[in-house]
Amino acid sequence: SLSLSLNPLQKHTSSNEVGVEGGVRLVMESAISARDRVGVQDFLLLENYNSEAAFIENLRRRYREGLIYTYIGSVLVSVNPYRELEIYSKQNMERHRGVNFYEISPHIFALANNSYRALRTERRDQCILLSGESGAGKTEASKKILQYYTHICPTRNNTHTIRERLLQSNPVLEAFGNAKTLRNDNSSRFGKYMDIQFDYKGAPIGGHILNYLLEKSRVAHQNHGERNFHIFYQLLEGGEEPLLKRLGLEKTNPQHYHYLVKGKCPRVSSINDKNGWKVVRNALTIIGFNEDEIQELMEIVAIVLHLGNIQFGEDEEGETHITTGPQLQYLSQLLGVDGSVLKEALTHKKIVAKGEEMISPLSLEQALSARDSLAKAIYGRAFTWLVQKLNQSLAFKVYYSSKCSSIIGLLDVYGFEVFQHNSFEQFCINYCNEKLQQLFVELTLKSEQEDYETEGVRWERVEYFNNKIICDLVEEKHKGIIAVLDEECLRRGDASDITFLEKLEDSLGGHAHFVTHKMANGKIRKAIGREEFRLVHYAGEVNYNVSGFLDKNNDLLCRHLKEVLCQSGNHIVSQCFHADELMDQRRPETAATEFKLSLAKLMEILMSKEPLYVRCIKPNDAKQPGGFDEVLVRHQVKYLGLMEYLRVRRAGFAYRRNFEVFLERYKSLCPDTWPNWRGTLPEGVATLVKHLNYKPEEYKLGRSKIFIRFPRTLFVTEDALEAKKQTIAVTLQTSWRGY
Ligand code: AOV
Ligand code: MG
Repeated sequence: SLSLSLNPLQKHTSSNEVGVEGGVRLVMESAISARDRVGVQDFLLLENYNSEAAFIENLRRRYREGLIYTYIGSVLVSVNPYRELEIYSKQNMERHRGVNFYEISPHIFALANNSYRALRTERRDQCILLSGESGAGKTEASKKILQYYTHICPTRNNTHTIRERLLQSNPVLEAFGNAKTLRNDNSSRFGKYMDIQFDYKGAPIGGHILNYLLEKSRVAHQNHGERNFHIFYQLLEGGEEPLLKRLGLEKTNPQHYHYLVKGKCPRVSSINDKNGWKVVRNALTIIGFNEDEIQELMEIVAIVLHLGNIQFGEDEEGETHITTGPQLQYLSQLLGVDGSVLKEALTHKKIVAKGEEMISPLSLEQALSARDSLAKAIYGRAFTWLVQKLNQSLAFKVYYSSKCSSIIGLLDVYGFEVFQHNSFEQFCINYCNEKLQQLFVELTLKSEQEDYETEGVRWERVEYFNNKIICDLVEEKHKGIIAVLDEECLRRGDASDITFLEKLEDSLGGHAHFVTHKMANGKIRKAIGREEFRLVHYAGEVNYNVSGFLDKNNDLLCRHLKEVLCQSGNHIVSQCFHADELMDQRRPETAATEFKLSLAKLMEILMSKEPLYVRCIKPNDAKQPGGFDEVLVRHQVKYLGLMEYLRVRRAGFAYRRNFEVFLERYKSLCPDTWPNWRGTLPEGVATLVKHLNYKPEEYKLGRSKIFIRFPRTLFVTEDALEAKKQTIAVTLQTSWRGY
């Protein structure tokens, strides 16, 4: 559980209650300037720790001074400044190197350093979990952490390349996986978990990225005020003349491409696409892409743009045909497939009936939808290909046994989001955030308190909201929303988005976190549309429009188009669409189920590591520097469970240790009793604690563990142990000199 395993070498790092105890921190105060001391740096020091108003006032006062970081024990709370702060320089990284957590003011570098120290001394894999809603600052924080590690960790001769590659993986992934939304100009539209691997000396030697469900619907459609993925604009704005010519992108104005104008906002003042292009181009080279691969990757970007410009018409007989010849020609060149084959695949479907293949024409509407599916499939799979390529480049080449290397994982997913219109993508994104919140609840609020109960330690329970009920609502077998959705996707006949909604009402009606128009019966405050269901999420209420749920969950690309892609002369396309897939008769998992399974795996990975938390807060909806919207902040403080966590930490014990471990470490401090002691473990601990002069309020003995309330108690004991070791060393040395 959180920060409760104390390594003696690390004695200041998780000292949650130093201030409560006083004394300990005084030594370190000089390193912290007066300005840095505005408010309290650690909410544990807040006098009125039960008051939400005091909590928010502390955040506000610090934010006004540009102090965006504050601790709750070892949890870092961060408030997005929406402006460049001069606190991320190399010198500042140096300042944090090897310094204890509490010696300097709260900082993302201090948290990164803390996790690195724990990795080095305890040899236990770590993970840093960034959470907070869309635009709260998760991605920025994760980049700062990576910069810190690549700058501060020791180098080996051959690790320079790895460092550069680790750093450069970010601009590449962001170009292809981030986009401007209404909430965030650089919003992550995929989930990312990145392992950074360190060797036994603490040098970064490799990395590995897991990507989660890219919001690929954005390729063909964007809501008003939003954009497609950055790479499209970057290529058009920054691409070199000959390259663009080869790709048939002679018109470099985004307005010429249907897939780029749906949101009616091709240019954004905060985004410099031209520069973005240079950065991405350079990053691809550093990562190790050769010119051919870069060319083929850009061909894919161009293929999507040309696809978007393909138009269809209907002739007198009602047959659909393509009306945009040049686009078709570019496409067939870039894909490396015959023009007539492509033309047929875009306007006809293949049906296999009684062992015979039949070709039937698509309606105009079907053709448009097939075209969009094709664009989404190509882009989506190319993104996964890109991640695989990055992983090959980040994989360490030298053989290290797993024992020698250790890992810090960084989790940066898409944050909770609510728009006017929410669809399948928001449903998945918000479900992902529920899972992350569940992990926090399980590992901090719940397990910590359960430990006191099972150990029989008297404890005043802190109540908290457990969002497991919402996770279950979404993912439970047979009756959860995903199960109902899959069932409708499998059912033939009259299954539709609307029947899906009806099924949901049948099976979930009455659930406290699920409401629809019918059930609301006009009593509900905010209107729910006839095609919507509302989920009461931990972070707020969201209405989801069911239109498109079945299609997006099925995520099918017609066989005819797949066949064409398998023959593509573009190597990335042909690697992404393999002929084996056509032979496979099994039905692939639906998108939601695949996502659910990948999240379950992710939770396992995270549970196997020591977690550290960064809770990001978005101070205003206008992306405005300095703006602190109290209502907005209060809402986030509430749903992130920060007050509850503060209460648990305040009322709790800083450390807990098994009797055996405790005795083993400190029994040498009581040489009169040991090594001849023959009693039971609890008796042994009781004797030792008495000998060490622990006062009753300082500790409690459970059934198998000792709980120590203040860090200082343990510091004193540790110092005694250290002093004893020193004496032995000195004695040995003098006796040696004596000879
Ligand atoms: P997110 O990752 O949490 O949202 P970002 O990390 O992309 O949010 O932050 C959004 C924007 O806020 C950035 O582009 C910066 O302009 C600004 N920002 C955030 N943190 C800082 C900081 N420490 N210093 C300066 N500016 C900052 V999403 O990916 O949308 O959930 O899906
Ligand atoms: Mg992000």
